[in-house]
Amino acid sequence: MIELYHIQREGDPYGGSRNSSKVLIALEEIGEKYGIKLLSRLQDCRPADAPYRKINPNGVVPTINDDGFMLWESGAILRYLADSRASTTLMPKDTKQRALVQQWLAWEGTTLNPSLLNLFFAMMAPTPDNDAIAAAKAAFLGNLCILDAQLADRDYACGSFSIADIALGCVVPISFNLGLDLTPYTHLIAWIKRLRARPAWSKAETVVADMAASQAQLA
Ligand SMILES: N[C@@H](CCC(=O)N[C@@H](CS)C(=O)NCC(=O)O)C(=O)O
Repeated sequence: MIELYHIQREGDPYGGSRNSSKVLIALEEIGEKYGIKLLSRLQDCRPADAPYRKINPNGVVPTINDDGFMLWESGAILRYLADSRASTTLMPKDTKQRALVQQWLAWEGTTLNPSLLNLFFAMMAPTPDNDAIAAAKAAFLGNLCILDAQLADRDYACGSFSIADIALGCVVPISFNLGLDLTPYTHLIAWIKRLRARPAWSKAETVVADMAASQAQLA
């Protein structure tokens, strides 16, 4: 049985891990049995000598243990689960369709997520710099615009539901916690509502809470 190293919402200063929530949702979507190893961000991840760093030297979640096979990096884990569980449709079979899923998965990790973190840290700075916040906000909203356009004529990022939606869908709703208004991005809002309606997503309390942070926008 797969074991997922996870930081849950309760008791975590940041409301839990969105990256380990991606894996939790993928396991739920696949219908795979799994166990959870709960970690504390402050006690198990951050200390340089924490035992967990022998499992994941980065001191971050997620990591999975699949019968002794240890794997970290959320995107790599999503790909592994989609590829190794033959019955899933979370990754298309067609080479070009697979490449498009990889494209959006990589874009989430290297472009969207860093732009969100830039905004988060600009907003949380001890002495906030309004110009820096405005620039970070413009960059992040520019990325949301790209995703909104992609969703204009399809229900999910690559047509049918895939691991790209899991990665993107665990990150975009953090916007609500930052007080951003996503209502101009109508396709994005419709897509978040579709994700929220999938039973697997209700198991990821951190993502549920992010989505609930703006009931009005998702009404
Ligand atoms: N690139 C990594 C990033 C993982 C990551 O940053 N995880 C955060 C939680 S979302 C974490 O464990 N942080 C530990 C900390 O804040 O000390 C992945 O996608 O797996």
